[in-house]
Amino acid sequence: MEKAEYIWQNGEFVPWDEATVHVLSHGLHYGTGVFEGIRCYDGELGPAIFRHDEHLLRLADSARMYFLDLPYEQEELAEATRELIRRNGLRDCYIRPLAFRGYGEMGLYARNAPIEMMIAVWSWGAYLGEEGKRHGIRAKVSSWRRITSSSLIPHAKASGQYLNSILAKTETAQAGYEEAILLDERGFVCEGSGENIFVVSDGSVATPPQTASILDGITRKSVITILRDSGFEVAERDIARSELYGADEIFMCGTAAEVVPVREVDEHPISDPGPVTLLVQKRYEDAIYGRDPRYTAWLDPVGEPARSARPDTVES
Ligand code: PPE
Repeated sequence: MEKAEYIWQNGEFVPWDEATVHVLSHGLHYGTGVFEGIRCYDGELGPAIFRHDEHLLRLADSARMYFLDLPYEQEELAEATRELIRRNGLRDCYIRPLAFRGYGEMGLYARNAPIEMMIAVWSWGAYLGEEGKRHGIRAKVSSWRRITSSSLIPHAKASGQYLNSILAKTETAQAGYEEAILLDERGFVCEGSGENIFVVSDGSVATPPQTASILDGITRKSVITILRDSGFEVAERDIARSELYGADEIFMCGTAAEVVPVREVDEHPISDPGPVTLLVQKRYEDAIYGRDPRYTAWLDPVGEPARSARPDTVES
């Protein structure tokens, strides 16, 4: 990954290499953390964070659902993030806030282990590759089903939950595909390992509903708004696996991935990036770069960087 200069850790701006934790941190052992993935784009308003409030609200919701009391208010975290981006001299970056149970107590009911928080920012390019973004990716339905609300909290973005995504991603990557599609416990289409999914058939657009164990993606919500504003009907409904094979277009979306066409599922060709996918890609890009006045309220301007960045690179 591409290093930046500072990381915000428990209220302080510390040099990147010094942002460390104790090996007995609770979250490291049990996955007791909640996080966000956010992006800042250098657009018409200067560097600006896309849907910052919504991401921080989801972070607070995820924390509440796992009984983690966040030690900072939303506005403190928002300002810490803007300041961190300015101090690192970045204009276009990925933002990763994380709150986790830290060091102090082991065992499963460790209410005395303190909640620690960090925010890191770094340059992160196309999550599923530039080529995939332009020409579409090959996806495979994973044999691993998405976590269900009877055993975990699909609506929360919690660290431990990602073992499920990692199993699916690893399986499909090892089989030579760019992304996994997970079904929910009932066998309906749920989402990608790190993206939500949309299916276009006969001019209508569908995406799985909340009851299909999805993470309620902020990009998903933005795309639904963009599609409806563009005159499309979007149904939030269950989608059968076989509907994927007959779809006119499929695309995935998420903060890291943005909007990515799917050109093949389980060896069934779908299409080259189709007209609806291309329209969503274009209008989403206009929104994130502040080029569409309908969506500038989604942007939180950061202000100009205090210095220019000199990124190092380390192996990830
Ligand atoms: N589903 C999952 C499981 C998921 O992880 C993400 C985001 C989404 C849907 C889309 O949510 P949103 O970003 O709010 O539109 N995945 C994040 C983490 C990726 C990672 O590898 O880490 C992201 O896109 O930032």
